[in-house]
Amino acid sequence: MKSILRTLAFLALAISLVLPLSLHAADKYPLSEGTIKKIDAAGQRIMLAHGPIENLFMPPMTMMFKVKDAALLKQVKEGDKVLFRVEEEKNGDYVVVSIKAAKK
Ligand SMILES: [Cu+2]
Repeated sequence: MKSILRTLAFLALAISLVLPLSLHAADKYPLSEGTIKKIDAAGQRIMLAHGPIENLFMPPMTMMFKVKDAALLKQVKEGDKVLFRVEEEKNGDYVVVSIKAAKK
């Protein structure tokens, strides 16, 4: 029984070591597509109807994201179709780190 627990502990450790590495590999994934539903400049948040976010293995949905830098929100407006990059912070929050209007 003890050896099973030890094996599980080892697996948990191995997974916790591998996950951050896979996050750093985000750049190999394409930018995600979305449409801006709402910009909350004061709260530094943005609501996006987004397509698949491959680097986060997230299916299409509409949701709120934190934005890493308030200046990013000045480059876009509600209704814009955008290309963006989201990363997961250590605390589990999803944060938009880059965003730009998609070519029409
Ligand atoms: Cu989502």
